[in-house]
Amino acid sequence: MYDDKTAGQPVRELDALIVGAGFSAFSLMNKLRKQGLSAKIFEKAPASGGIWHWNQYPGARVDSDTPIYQLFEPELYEDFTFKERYADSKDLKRYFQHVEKKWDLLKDIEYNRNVDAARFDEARNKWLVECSDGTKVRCRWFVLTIGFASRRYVPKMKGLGDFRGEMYHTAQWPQWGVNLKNKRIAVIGTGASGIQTIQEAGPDAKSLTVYQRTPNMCLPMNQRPLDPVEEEKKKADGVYARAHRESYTTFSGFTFDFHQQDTFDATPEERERLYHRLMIEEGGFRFWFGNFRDFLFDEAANDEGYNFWRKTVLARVPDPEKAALLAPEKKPHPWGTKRASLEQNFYEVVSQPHISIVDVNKNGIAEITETGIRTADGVLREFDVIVLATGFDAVTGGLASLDVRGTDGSTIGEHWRNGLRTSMGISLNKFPNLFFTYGPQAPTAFANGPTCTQIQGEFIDKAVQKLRQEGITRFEAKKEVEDEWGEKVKEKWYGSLFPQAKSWYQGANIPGRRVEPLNWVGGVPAYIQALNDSLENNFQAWHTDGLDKLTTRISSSL
Ligand code: N01
Repeated sequence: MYDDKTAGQPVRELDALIVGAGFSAFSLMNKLRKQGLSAKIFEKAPASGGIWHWNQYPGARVDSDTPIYQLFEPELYEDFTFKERYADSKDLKRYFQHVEKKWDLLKDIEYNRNVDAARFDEARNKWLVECSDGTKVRCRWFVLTIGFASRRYVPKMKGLGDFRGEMYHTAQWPQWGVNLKNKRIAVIGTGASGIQTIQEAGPDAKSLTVYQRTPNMCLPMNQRPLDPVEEEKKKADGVYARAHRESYTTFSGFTFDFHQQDTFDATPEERERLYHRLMIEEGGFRFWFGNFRDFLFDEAANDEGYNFWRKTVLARVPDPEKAALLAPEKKPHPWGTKRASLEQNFYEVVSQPHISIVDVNKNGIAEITETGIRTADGVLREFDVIVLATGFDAVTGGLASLDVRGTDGSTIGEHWRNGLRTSMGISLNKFPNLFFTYGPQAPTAFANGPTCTQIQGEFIDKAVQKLRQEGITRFEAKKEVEDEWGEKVKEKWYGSLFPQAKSWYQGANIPGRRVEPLNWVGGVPAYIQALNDSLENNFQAWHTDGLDKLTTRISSSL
């Protein structure tokens, strides 16, 4: 392996190989092509969309609204309009097909191509990449755009393989769908995937039992269909373009930002008014990232928000037992320190009598049997379908599982054996000429996806362009920059309330995994600044071959 003389297929030469066909890949491919690079996207699925290809569970839709959940090029939105404010997975598939067509991407995407392993060829300063079907590629630039949720998580449960009914993980839902009507359904997990599945499948189910460990502090989505005429007018009036520009200037890459006042500097009436406007009138994540600026950083401020949120939920759930499980008096963690989901009628659906909630903290899952789920109290509930909405080994899991080895022979997972380290959430020491997007130590989980990935794509494009102009063939993140960036990531994280939740944001959802901050919570503008500073100052964060002037240490201006 990794030898031109190896028997089998010949090694193909490319300038750039991009792995995974989602937003990041599409946006980057368009840019690299404009530079004149020969580039391909290898995708293990039979279609594009990344997470939107796999996430076909009932009710799957995005929690970012139009117009920011798309690529920002006007040529793409001039003749495409989403059907709803928050697009569902089918409409997102339609969108990916539109972009494929518009940019003539299909000729450069190879589906069912699973990148299996890669080694850096020191003599050529190129990556040699091998796919599980034997395809071999040599490329100068190797970009992993596999997203933060490419490795699903199934908890160890006794008897998991014994169930005779149907069992699906939400992230591996059959593309042809599953008929859930009049079925007895169990849903384990109440993250975004669980909430949407319950909301969608609940009304038509014979019965639905929710196995809840932590209540999801859901927010109203305020979903509505989009009027195509109105949207065209918005495009013509520059509303889309303004929203896209704005998303680069806000903490979370949305079109709104924290309210520039502390919670207790407002009167109780003012607080109530702001909460109401953000949550009820405007909806979406505004209550999360448009709230008082101390909301996610100060315990008492957070309590105020929690109490308001709880009041709204209690008003919608008449059954006191269910209400106590869904919106407990004592909050399990500060509001917003775990991912809030957007709901349309979730609280009304779970209030229906054929839907029940089992609190697995008090009454854990003892075993899965041939016919259902037995809890610690000995009760066996029988089901036709069990839905595992149990999430992902998120942010790091996908990258860490690849057999991509750096110059010291370590995989990415091994590179992180003593703690997560990256240079600005985009590259790694000992992995020259390799970039990744929408992964660890970047705004990832706290940013609108397309905003984050386009910012990173722009950086990669500019970096590659500059390196090529200067004839530089090797580009490697400095170890000390990984150290510094890691410290900055920690400083931001531990200055917030986020560490208090047992969340996937810090790997706490995977038993035995080291708990550490996986995301940059310093905001999108500071992240852009960090990348730009390095780019504009001759790649302060990276070593490059041959040019001594490019090896200044990173500035402290982040
Ligand atoms: O996964 P999750 P997800 N016994 O990890 C529970 C994005 N996304 O697929 O909270 C019982 O959030 C676990 O319990 P707890 C989005 O960023 C977006 O829902 O750890 N329960 C939790 O309730 C999202 O945040 C969209 O106590 C167990 C659930 O399983 C991210 O992907 C849609 C358990 C897992 O929730 C992940 O979302 C879908 C056990 N042993 C996904 N183990 C939209 O934009 C785990 N759980 C709409």
